[in-house]
Amino acid sequence: MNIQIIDTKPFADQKPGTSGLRKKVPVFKQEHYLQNFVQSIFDSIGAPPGSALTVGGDGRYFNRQAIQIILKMAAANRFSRILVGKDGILSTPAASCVIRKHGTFGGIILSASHNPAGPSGDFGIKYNTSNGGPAPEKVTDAIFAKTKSISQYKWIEVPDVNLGKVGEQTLDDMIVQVIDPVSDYAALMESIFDFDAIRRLFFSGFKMKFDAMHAVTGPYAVEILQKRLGASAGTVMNAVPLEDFGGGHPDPNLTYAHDLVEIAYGKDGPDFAAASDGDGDRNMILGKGFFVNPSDSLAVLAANATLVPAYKKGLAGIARSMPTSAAADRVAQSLGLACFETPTGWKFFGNLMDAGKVTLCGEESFGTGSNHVREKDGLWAVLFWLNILAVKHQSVETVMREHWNKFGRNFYSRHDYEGIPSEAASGLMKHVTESFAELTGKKFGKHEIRFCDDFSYTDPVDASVSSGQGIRIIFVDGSRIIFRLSGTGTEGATLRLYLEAYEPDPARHNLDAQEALSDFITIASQISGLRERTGRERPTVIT
Ligand code: VG1
Ligand code: CO
Repeated sequence: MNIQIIDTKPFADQKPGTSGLRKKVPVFKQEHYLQNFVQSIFDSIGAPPGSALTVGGDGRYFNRQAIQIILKMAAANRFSRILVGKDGILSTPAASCVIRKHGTFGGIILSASHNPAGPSGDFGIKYNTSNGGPAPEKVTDAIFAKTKSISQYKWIEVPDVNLGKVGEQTLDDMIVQVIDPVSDYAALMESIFDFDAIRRLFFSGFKMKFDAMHAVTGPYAVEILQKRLGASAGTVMNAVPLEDFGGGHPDPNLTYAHDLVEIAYGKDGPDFAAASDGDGDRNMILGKGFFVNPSDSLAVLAANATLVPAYKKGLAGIARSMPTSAAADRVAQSLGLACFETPTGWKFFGNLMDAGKVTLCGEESFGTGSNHVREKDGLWAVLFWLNILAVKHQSVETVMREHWNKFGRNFYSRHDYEGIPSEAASGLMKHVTESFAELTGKKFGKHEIRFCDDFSYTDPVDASVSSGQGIRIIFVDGSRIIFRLSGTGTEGATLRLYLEAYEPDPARHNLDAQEALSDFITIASQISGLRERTGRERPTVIT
């Protein structure tokens, strides 16, 4: 093997965010940029020579070129075997599944999730550890530290691997095993859910639409929903993954998945509709003219978990990210389960799942998952809902309404202010933080603030502390206003305002969420100077 040592200089902007390093494609295409980050990963993870690695991505523009670079660097860094999805494709949950099933030392996932793709779009890279989950902060901190001092990386000059052919090839001394990206994942789903019951549901005439948004889930959804479960042809729309996601924004929410929303709310709409994001880890659940809030979805899955074969013995516990509504907490309480509140980002769930403390995890940002892998999992959530509907023989709306009747409703909404100037965003956060003392105990009409803080989390397993995770303003009745800056954007800053109010009275469950939350929307604006500081009249996206 002819290993070359290439001289390089550090880039100042390689700090991983909520979900790895995300930048515009032209940034990644700079000479040595990707190479520096990959070498920093290899230098930080301590993989013994001869280790195996999983590599794959969401298929977006630059995915294949990046994989060829990573393969050559992996060979130069003495990895012995790489499992890579055919055509470079692996959804994020499928990559997690492959790492775990085949016991690779870790994995590199190429994705910028739901961010738009293409030559001027976004690209991303992250490292997952041997449990299949996103690297914890101590690893991402080490990678970042390395990027700041890197002076060389290892390379071998060999022809590209043929990613289009399943089977083993060699790249110098290293084996590259190109795998079918779907089969391990589909088998795992079949081992979790009651496929017979779901098959009978489809056979009975139940209609579904799944929008793959021209992103990675198309092949997975076609195989599982249409081929294995017998949903009719055409159930999966926009099923072919495209390098630019068809020019779309594969973020499964009411704004960006509007084509599907129109179908779900239209005359003769299907019984059930769902969508996933660019890399397949998010999910949106819709009934006939009915939207399920992701925080509520986690609560429904928890309350009905024993209907699913893999969870029939019950759950170990539930975890949710801090901004996610407390709907799941109410279920945990009624089932006598432990419930954990973590910072935003899936990496914080890994320790809890590895330690057997939780089975289900969820985030308000359309992310739900369980200990079957160590990533959130879009299709898994869709199959979970299908399994519930198949057993209960109820509509999505009825399942949700019965849930609210039993547990009360946590009205919830997230307002995103995307692409605002970074100084305006940090100024707003600073201003609210400096007002904590003055706000505590203050009354706004009938709403009294109980306390405010900047959320800090101590991991119950390894005692690591993560601070600065978002401002919480908590009212006496448990209602909450949360301000947080996004860690995944690539342009300016994105301010997220999260709003939650609990309503026990079923007579009021029909209110529109924005209406039910209007007092808190006003209070949030008042205490933060939102309009003046951002110059925005309204949010970019309301969920
Ligand atoms: C967002 C979401 C967060 C999610 C993260 C990655 O982060 O709020 O809940 O874990 O995206 O999701 P932020 O920092 O922008 O709020 V994905 O689907 O990009 O892997
Ligand atoms: Co994603």
